[in-house]
Amino acid sequence: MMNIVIFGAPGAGKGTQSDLLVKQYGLIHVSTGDLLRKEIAVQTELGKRIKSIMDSGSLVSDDIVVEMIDNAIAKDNYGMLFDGFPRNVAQAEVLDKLLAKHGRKLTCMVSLDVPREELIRRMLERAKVSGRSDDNEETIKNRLKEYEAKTKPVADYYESKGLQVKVNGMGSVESISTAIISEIDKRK
Ligand code: B4P
Repeated sequence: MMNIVIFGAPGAGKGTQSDLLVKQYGLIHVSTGDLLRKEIAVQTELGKRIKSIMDSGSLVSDDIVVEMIDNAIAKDNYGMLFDGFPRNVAQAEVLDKLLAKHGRKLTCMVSLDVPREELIRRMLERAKVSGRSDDNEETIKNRLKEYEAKTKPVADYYESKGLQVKVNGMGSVESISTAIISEIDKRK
């Protein structure tokens, strides 16, 4: 059973590529961003707290996100694609423990490499249709700052375990998907 992490800066195309990978391998797509947006949509007290954090461009607390992931792993007995998680080293360590608890392990972490100017361009473009309140210039800058400070070290964590697979995130969606699939197939 494959368990894959898709990793990259905000706007790198994690969600876009996840849709294609889920079809290719029949994986369950676990996107912490989508799970958090669902919680906001039902307007619970927790959802309101999450919204104000996401609107500032900061990361939501580990407790909230980890509980969501634990529930997702427990629910399905299929391979999983983790999108937007882990977003810091503490979450990466927790993911190892949660996978082990459920008798699984990580196949690999796919890291999408996209230059900063292109990330900003994509997110501003997405803003025109997404209706996402965190797709505005000020929040985007803060999200990229959070990424540099907290999320980027996650790549070193997986590199040291020999699990990181680097893929160029520039080019057409299809060509990037082909490159990712060819890398994953080598590790199946
Ligand atoms: P996410 O929902 O994970 O969103 P993202 O990082 O902005 O985007 P993604 O990389 O998926 O890009 P997409 O495919 O849409 O996070 C949102 C927030 O949730 C975070 O800031 C944080 O507050 C919170 N959060 C989530 N997970 C958390 C965690 N684990 N811990 C704490 N907080 C957490 O692509 C972007 C755009 O580019 C799209 O419009 C797409 O069409 C376009 N695009 C994609 N590929 C392209 C290509 N090859 N060429 C041109 N355009 C492309």
